[in-house]
Amino acid sequence: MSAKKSSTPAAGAIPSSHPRHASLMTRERIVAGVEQGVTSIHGLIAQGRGEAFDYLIGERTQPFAASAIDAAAALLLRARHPVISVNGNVAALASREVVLLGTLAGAALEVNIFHSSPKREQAIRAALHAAGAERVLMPSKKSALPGLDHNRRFVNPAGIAQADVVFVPLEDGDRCQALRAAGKDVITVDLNPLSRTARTATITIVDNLVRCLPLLCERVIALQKAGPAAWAKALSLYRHDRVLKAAERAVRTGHAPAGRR
Ligand code: PTJ
Repeated sequence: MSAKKSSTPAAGAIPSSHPRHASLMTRERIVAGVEQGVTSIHGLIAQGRGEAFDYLIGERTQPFAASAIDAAAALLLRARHPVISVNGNVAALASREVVLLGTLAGAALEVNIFHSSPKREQAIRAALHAAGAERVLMPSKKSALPGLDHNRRFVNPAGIAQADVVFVPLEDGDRCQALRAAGKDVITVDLNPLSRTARTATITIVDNLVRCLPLLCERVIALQKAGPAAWAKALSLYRHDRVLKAAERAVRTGHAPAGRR
């Protein structure tokens, strides 16, 4: 961690009465992530882009996200070898939640970043351990996904390389395509329903990562209890094209139905 004085205002600097309190607090987490060497400076831009889309969907979890959350929980539970891929933004925003999801769904955690930095990979690993992870897989130069030229091609031979289902929040389109081409199912979280990742994934949750992860954990617990017939039902009810169309309509018109905060 840098010895520099933090520019992140204390949480109290943003009063809870502020109408956009939750969004501003999320922004502070990304800023802190950059200061701690977990998040890339580019992560600030990605966050800003996400905020713009979130504003348009009312900063609430909409029905189109709820059906995707259900299907995602089912796919994770049905998987033989699920893996959660963690980048610098995800580690800053939701380390505790991805560790919990990994435990609930029996999924491995693997560090995988776009902007190459061995130091940041180690910082993300440390953040996940601090959040309670027992084991964190690291990318290896010995195992690469075919069809990619950038840093995200390097994967762990016992992790993403073997996975049948990969949960990749805030992903870039290239790797999503490469994972699909390798025969893997991909679950993503992306506030932009028009992105290549959103379109290419098997299941896309168009929602803010910080809102949908606790809901996804809740659904994993409920569907675990309900059993395989309920997983099959949740998956059969998911319509990828319809979910993306409904999300795009909300974004373009700015008329999102009142969702869940
Ligand atoms: O740590 P690294 O090097 O792997 O870099 C991570 C980022 C996120 C910087 C990198 O993958 C990147 O540049 O991503 P993109 O291409 O900007 O895509 C990020 C997508 O996530 C965009 O479509 C955003 O709208 C969306 N997004 C940003 N913040 C959130 C989000 N979606 C859900 N929840 C968010 N909080």
